[in-house]
Order: sequence, then structure tokens, then C-alpha cells
Amino acid sequence: MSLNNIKLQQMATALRVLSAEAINKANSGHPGMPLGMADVATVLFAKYLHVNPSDPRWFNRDRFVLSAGHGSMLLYSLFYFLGYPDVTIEDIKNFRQLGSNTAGHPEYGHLSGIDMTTGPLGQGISSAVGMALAERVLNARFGDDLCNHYTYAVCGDGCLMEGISEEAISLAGLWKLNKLIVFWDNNNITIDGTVDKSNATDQIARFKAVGWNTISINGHNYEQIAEAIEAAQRSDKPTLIACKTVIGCGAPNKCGTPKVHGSPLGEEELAAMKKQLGWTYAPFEMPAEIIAAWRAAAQKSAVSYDKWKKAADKNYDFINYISNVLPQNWDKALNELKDKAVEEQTKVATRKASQMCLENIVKYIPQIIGGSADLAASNLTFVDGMKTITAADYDGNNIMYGIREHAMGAIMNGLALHGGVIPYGGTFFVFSDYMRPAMRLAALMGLRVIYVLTHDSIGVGEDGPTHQPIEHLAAYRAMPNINVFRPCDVVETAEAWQLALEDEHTPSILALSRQSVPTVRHSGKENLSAKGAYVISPSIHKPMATIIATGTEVSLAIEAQKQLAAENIGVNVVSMPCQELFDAQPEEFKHAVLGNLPRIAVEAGTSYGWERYVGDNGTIIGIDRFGASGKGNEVYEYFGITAENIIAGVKKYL
Ligand SMILES: Cc1ncc(C[n+]2csc(CCOP(=O)(O)OP(=O)(O)O)c2C)c(N)n1
Ligand SMILES: [Mg+2]
Repeated sequence: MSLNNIKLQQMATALRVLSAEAINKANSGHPGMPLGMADVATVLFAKYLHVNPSDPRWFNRDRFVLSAGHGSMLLYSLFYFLGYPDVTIEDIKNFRQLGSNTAGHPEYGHLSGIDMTTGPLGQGISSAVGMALAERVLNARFGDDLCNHYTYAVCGDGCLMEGISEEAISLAGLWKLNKLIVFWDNNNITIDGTVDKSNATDQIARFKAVGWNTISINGHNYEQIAEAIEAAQRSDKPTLIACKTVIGCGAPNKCGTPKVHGSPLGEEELAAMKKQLGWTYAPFEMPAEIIAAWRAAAQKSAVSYDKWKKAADKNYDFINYISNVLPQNWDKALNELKDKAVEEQTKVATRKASQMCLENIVKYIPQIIGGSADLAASNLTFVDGMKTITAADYDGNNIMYGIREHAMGAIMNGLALHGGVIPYGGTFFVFSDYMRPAMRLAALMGLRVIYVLTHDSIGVGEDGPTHQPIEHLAAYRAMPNINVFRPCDVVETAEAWQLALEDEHTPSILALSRQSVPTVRHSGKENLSAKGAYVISPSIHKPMATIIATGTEVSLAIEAQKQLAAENIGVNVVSMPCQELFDAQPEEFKHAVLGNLPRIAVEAGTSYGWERYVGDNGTIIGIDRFGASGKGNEVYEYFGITAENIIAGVKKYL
């Protein structure tokens, strides 16, 4: 297929016009980026990017991440021209309207061509690193015929200013992810003005310093764009292509200024642009011959698609592997672990329990890729037999993220988005703050990402308030579509792992203790955590109250129950390992578990939110200030997270 520059120019013009028209019609959106990057996008999508609009989720397609998500209209125009069936001209006309699939920023799952939700700057480029890593891992396992593609990302000045980009690119450099190609829309403009007022970083030197190949081009010159992409494809390192562009290129009066970043061109400027570009068609009328050129360009992938299909179709191992279905009997060993813990009354920290689970999970689920942000020895995320992924050997299943929680979060998103791998990653619960924006995106996109967050309370002890989570449980419980598990013993920890792995569309937090807890469950046969809460220890006497506890405080509640029983005071103890799953149960179930008696909640964290479960007349034993440095058990005493306090709480209702 030959695409000469005149043809490419017409294709780019159509991109510009369609994007600007949609933004004008919506009277909302960001024309600057689509206009400025239309030339780069045209060369990339028409000549190099391998996708198949009739099989948009083709596993071996090149991935494309619009890290500068505000330029969403560029992506929608590209999908329309390439012939993605789920983007019609009506969808383009409905850009940014409620309920339309052409949302303000690209939303994963809204359109089949969208590889990632973007908008929070810096996340896209960082998750692209995860996609490129997944590609190399699967390539090492299955070979060139089955997994061998590029990951492209377009980012702006903003993405490069965000700190997360530094964490992510330094890992990409370390891992020599040479199939990762990032275009930087180097337009010297952000919302508030020219970049030089807020940033003087030599980006080329910066990327070079962390092991990248760098190329600088004029982003409006087709030869230079093509040559740069081909050079990047030959590189043995990840490549940054710095594209010098003019923001809003094509808009005669507004180009080159911040004005064009995030406001529609308006009728007058759009008319002036069309005049300058020689565009004479009616609004949203795209000439057949330009559409045909784009559709023909999409055909360039037909051969590689067919070749892949032939190789993949007869390889059932591979098809199963990438299907998102867990191997048969994957949790048999986990169930045995539960039985054994019940039998032997195992007393370990839940982080240790998690490691015991992982020993059985990693062995049976080859898709698992674990890691930690330099706390593997504390998070207990590494188990014997795991192998660390390096540039020399991608066929591993452990990632050493270094002290880069934010990139870890984003890279795990990229791994999950790519597919064929299931990521988990660990850090201290309190430092999950450092990856929260990536966790929020995982929840928004509905990704199976598992966060192993240990040292889940003041039980951390001596490290003190900086290391003791207080508001974290409540904060994540407030986040939609993320399950927060705080298991109380080995059995619940295994149940949490099972639920986390089985839920393909919800990320999970495992909040795990530093300190040991006894096994309090009497049986592991039924996954009781699946409904979020249950009576773990019914009263032997007629009950007069219900104690609700989570995690390490469940054994404390059972201790209080025992002491109360000695005084002939009966209470039921409810373990509530996952509020989200409990909230999703029918009212009758919830009522049966919580009962009508006075309720006392106990959790070594903020009391915030527990009113929902104890009601107006309930009692909450929590911690509503920052923690304190000291021995873990003494800090518990100090804050009154004790059996005595629970007992006093119950007796109030006598
Ligand atoms: C984390 C984050 N902070 C702030 C914003 C708001 N925002 C959107 S675009 C933008 C400016 C980005 O500048 P640049 O990347 O250079 O884009 P350009 O104006 O060149 O299109 C800002 C601040 C955001 N989307 N994400
Ligand atoms: Mg810019």
C-alpha cells in the first residue's frame, strides 16, 4: 500500500475537521491536541499501528494509549475513519453528551478500540509501560507468533511533568522495553500558558538518563514522523519521539496559544480553518475518498492478523491462558490450606497467611505476576519458586518495582489491561496513598488488580503515626468498585484471595496485619467472606448485643465474648471482612447477620463510616486521631482497642 504525503495530508485534514466540528457541536472539549497531533496520528495509524477494527480486541494488536486523554476527540475520529463498527458519525455528533460512548475522556469499555481510560495526566504513559512489559513476558512464554506487538502512547507536556511519569519511565528503561514507543506532543503549551514558565526540564536528557532512545522531530513533517517510528521500532531501548508541534495546528488565529487547549474553536475560527485547509464539505460530511483511504489503511494488518489467527487457533494452551479464566482446580490447595489452619489452629499474621496462600496460588496460576515496592520482605509478596523479571529474561513472575508505589499501581493497570497476566503488588497500607490515583483508575476501569497492603493498623507499632493507617479503610470503602478485604485469620485470608482472583472486574485490597492472630474460624468449607459478613461466633447464652469486628480485632471481640460469657452476658460476634460484599446482599441477609440488638463495632482505624452498621444507638470503638510510636500491643492499649473496652461498650446496654 502506498500512501503518499498528499494523501496523508488529506487524511490528517479530515481528522482535524471532524474533531473540531464535534467539539464545536458539543460546545465543549479540547481541540488543541487533536489538531496539533493530527499529523503524527495519521502517519502512525495509517502506516504503522496494527489493529483490526473488525476484531478490535485482537490480542496481538498494537496497543495505543492516549495519555493526553483530553485529546479524546482525536481518538474518536481515528476510530470512525478506520471503520470501528461502534463509532458512527452519530456517535461523533454526540461527543460528550450524556449516555454517548464518545465520552469527554476515553473510557475503557465504552468503545472497543479504547485500550485504557485516560484523563488523569501521567497515568497513561505509566500504564503503557505495564502493557509493554506484559507483551515481553508473554512473548518470552509463547514466542513471536502469538505475542509480539508494539505499545504506543501519546503524551503531552502535562504527562511528563507529573511525577508518576518519572517512576514509570525509569522502570521502562531498566527493563529495556524496546517495543514501547512514546510520542511527546512537544508544543510548549499547557492550560495556564507556555511551558517555560513552569518547567525547564531538558526532557531529552531526562529520558536518556534513564536508558531511553530519544528522537526529536518536527511533528508536522511526514517523512520525519515515519523515519522516527521506524528507527524506534529498530531500537533496543524504549523510545521517546519528541514531536515539535503547534497546538491547534490548522486553526489560523488560535493555533499556538493556550486558548485552543480546552475551548471549542467557535464558528468563525472553524470556518477560517476550513477555508485555509481548502475544506468545502458540509458539517460532518466526510468525503468518500478520504474514508476509503482510511479504511484501506486499516487493511494493512490483514496479513499479520490472519497469520496470528492461524497460530493462535490451534494453540489451546495459549487461548486458555489469555481467556481470563482461572485454571481448573486452581484453588484446591488453598482449600486444603484452610482446612489445615482450622485443624492446627495456626497463629500467624495475616500477611504471613497471605504468603501461605501465594505459595499455592503462584504454583497453580501461571498468569500471576507479583511484586512489591521494595517491601517484599515485609509484605511477604515473594514466595519460593518465583523469578524476578529482568531485561535479560522476561520469563519471570516477580517484579521489583523499587520505591515507586505510584508507577506500581499504574503498571499493574497496564498489565491487567494488556491481559494474559494477573497482577498483584504490595506495599504498606499507609503508602497506598502514593498509588491511590492508579487504584482509582483500576476501580473505574474494572480491572482485576490485587493490592497486598500490609501493616494495616496501629499494630505497626514502633514506626509510629507516619506508618500507621487510620483513615485508609474508610477512604477505600468510600471508593466505588473496589473491594476492601480485612481478613481475621488464615481462613479469611485465603477466602479473600479466592474472591479477589475470581472477580474479573473489580480490584481488591487485602489489608493485612503485621502482628499474629489466632485462627478463629471453625471451618473453611464454605467461603463465608463471599457475603461480606457473617456471625463468626454465636453466643452460647441469650445474646443481648452484637459485636462487629474486622481483621485483627475479630479475635479481640471473641476474647471479649468469652469474658462476658463468664458473667452470663451473651453477645454474638460478627466478622465483617468486606463491607462492599456485605452491602450487596439482600436486606434479609444483612438483617439476619446484624440482628436487632445493640451493636458495637470495633476496628483499629477511623470510626468514620461505622455508623452505617451500628446505627444511631450503636457504639464504635475506633481511632479518630493519628497513631503513636511504641510497641504494637502497648499502642493498642493506649488507644483503647482492647477486650476491656469492648466489654465496657457492651455493658452500657445492660
Ligand atoms: C493529574 C491531572 N492534573 C491536571 C489535569 C487538568 N489538565 C488537563 S490537560 C492539562 C494541561 C496539559 O497540558 P499538556 O499536556 O501540555 O496538553 P496540551 O495543552 O498541550 O494539549 C491539565 C492541567 C489533569 N487532567 N490531570
Ligand atoms: Mg502541551
